[in-house]
Amino acid sequence: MRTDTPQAVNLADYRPFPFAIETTRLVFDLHPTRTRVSAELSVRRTGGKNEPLVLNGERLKLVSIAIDGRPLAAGEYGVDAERLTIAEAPDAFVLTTEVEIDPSSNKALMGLYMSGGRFCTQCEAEGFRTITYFPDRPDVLSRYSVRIEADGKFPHLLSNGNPVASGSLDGGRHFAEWSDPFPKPSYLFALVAGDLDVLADKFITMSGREVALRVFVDPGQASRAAYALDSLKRAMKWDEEAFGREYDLDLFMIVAVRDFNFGAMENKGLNIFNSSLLLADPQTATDLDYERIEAVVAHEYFHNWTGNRITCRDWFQLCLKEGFTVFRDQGLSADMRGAAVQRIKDVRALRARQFAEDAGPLAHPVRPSSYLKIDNFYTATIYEKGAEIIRMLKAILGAPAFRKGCDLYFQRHDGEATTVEAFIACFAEASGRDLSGFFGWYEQAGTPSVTIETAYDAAAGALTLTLTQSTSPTPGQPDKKPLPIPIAIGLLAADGRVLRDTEIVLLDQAQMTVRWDSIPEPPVLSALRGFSAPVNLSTDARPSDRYVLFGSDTDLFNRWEAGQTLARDLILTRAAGAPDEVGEERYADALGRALVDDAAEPAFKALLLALPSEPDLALMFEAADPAALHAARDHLRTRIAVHLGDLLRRLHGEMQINGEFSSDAAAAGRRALRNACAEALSADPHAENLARLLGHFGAARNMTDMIGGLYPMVAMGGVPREKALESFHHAWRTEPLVLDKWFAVQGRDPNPDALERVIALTQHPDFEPTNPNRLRALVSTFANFNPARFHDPSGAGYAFLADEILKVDAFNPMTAARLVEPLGGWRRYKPELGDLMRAQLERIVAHPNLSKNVLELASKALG
Ligand code: 0A1
Ligand code: ZN
Repeated sequence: MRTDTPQAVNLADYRPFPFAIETTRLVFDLHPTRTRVSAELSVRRTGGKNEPLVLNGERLKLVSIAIDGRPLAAGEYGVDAERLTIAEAPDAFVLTTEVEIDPSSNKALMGLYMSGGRFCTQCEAEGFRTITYFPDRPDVLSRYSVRIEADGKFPHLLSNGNPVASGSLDGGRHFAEWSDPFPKPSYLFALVAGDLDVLADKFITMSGREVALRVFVDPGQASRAAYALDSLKRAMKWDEEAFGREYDLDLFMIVAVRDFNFGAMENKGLNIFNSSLLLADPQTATDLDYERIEAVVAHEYFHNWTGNRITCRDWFQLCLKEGFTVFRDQGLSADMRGAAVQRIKDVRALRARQFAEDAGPLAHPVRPSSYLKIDNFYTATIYEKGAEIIRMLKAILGAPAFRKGCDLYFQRHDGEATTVEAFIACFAEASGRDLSGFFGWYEQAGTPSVTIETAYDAAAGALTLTLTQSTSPTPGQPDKKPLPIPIAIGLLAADGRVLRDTEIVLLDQAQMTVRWDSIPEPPVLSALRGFSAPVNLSTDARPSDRYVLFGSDTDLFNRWEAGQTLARDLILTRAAGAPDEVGEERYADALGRALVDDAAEPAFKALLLALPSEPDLALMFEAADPAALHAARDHLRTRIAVHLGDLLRRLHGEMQINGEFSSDAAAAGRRALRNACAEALSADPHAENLARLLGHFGAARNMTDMIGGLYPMVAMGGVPREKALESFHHAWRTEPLVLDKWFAVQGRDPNPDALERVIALTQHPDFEPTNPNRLRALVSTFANFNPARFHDPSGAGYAFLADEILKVDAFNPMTAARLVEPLGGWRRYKPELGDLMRAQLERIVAHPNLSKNVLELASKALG
């Protein structure tokens, strides 16, 4: 057990930094094990006379320090493991420091590190302090100029802003100089050096400026960057049209690296991407990869305004840039790929990740008020719930007032580090609305529960809706207040006709009633259309009402939702020991009708065909039994496969695309439906279906079809599993991104021996625990997406996860901490399992030398 108690950082303690750093000049003398960094900061006092200058700095070897060129004597400054302090600093001066660091030993992948023989950086949130001494906080904005010197083995030397000079040096070395005209916080600093291929293009902005675009990738991979480059141009155009935002530098660069803790990073003018979110071609990337590349390229580009030009005052304001930027990338995806399908996917992800977080011990507000390690707050709550809040703001204000508020925010706060309050104030001012109650969405954790009861008075032709809301206590927040919840509601007739179009009802009290007149016949309620608010809704709808919505709702989200709710209830009833065979048959019939509806797109039908996931089902329980849920869900899968066998086989055939691969949404939708049919048919593995599945896998010409075929093979177990895995590994053993998929598919293996096999795979020569992609492909996939095997009654699945967390924590605390969450749900499982999960959390917390990252999450998870 650690003896020191890490200090929490509190929002209430925010103080401005008492100095301005007007310019920052950095010189890097790059060497894999001994890099020298000299920093020249022009410092001006802005706070009180007696304030000391305190700079962050960790794992730095200080070589020299001087003020205005005069070396400091030992007594004039102090250095400890986390900071450098100059107690008596002048009012205006130049501080020069020189430090030595060792990038090659940096396996935490924060600060300056090596990936694939290249230098690269990751500074958000607090990595810059491992590069040089600096006020490493987002509200200290400085103008950077950077000189990089390195051996000729590192031909490309990149940093933020515009290139200003380059040339050769003695001894086979060379240099490049960069200057970034836009003041920025240290977390947006970036440097890359190495041998890279480049794909080049240009973009003409709305005011006619030419921007050079460059995507840098591993040698030989340039053609796989074409989709990312195309996505970038589409994102630049979209941001001009949807938000009036134009790019500001003359150059925009993206670099792909294989070792990266997260998805990608928005460094000014030099985005750095996890290669899994940048490289794509039909042979190696799935449609889901394409979809994510498009979204993440847009996300990082959009940060140039929401994050870089306007940044966060402190890390408690993280949602200011992240929630808004996710909202913006979701908007782009909806425009590129269809609003309804995109919304369903976004809500599925929100429920799976954020609702689970909100329902457990790690629940926190979108704007938290305290943390130990900010790295732990890059959560679904900050990102996805943060985006939902902006979406509600737009629904409440209407599109024109929302856009006015955005324009005001961009104009008023450009060049500043600001707060969520300042952001909301722009919308209040632009719309003339009082948004003080709305702020509760940022401060209150937990998913609100909303109920709607209907009473129809046939004689008066009136419908009365009684709406109530409540939110359960979350850690540190026992009492909850009502929030303003926009609920989009429409009415259908029993035969599916539209009775009343969508209207937003704003539920802003604990309870309210709404009366609608002129309703000529008993209506079917379609509420929370488009998932207009991140809440759990329950209504007094009967199954027959849900079938009306499933068959005819004009709101496609609610049509899908009705199907999911019907399926969920059938699975839960069976898991509870009271199967409804008639209901299951009726559901399969209705699903069959939906699948032959010519008006519906294949992508939408693929979503209809996917049953609610096991983790989502487990959320519905007080004491979930994953084995019973797995069996009940499988039962419904089989029922569908048997009942709709002919139709599924026909669709599987019809959706086949012969001819050239296209990554567009329509083609991806056909592949998604074909794969969904294959997955469904695998639940009824008779000879005809098996032959079809083998044919699917064997004839696959692109990675989407290949993975769509591989999973059913693996799920079958036995010889088909061994053969398919072996041939896949043989074909792709030299492609790291595809090998990740090979590990991930085995992480999801539903067979009883999956846990042993997953444990054995950690000894496979291709398993690289220092690479976050590979680690997550196996360990995180198993713990998050294979509940029936993770929750092995022996507790061996939990012990395996805890072992991995502890191993990884020794070198990469951030990635280790992100593995803790599956154990955090222990209260939601039946006590025999919950106790075993808890025991592993206790073992983790008791481990000596645990990182702050893992300590914070594991101890919060214990409650
Ligand atoms: N700002 C990035 C997320 C990010 C955060 C931390 C990282 O390093 C460990 C990397 C990326 C985004 O929202 O994309
Ligand atoms: Zn982001």
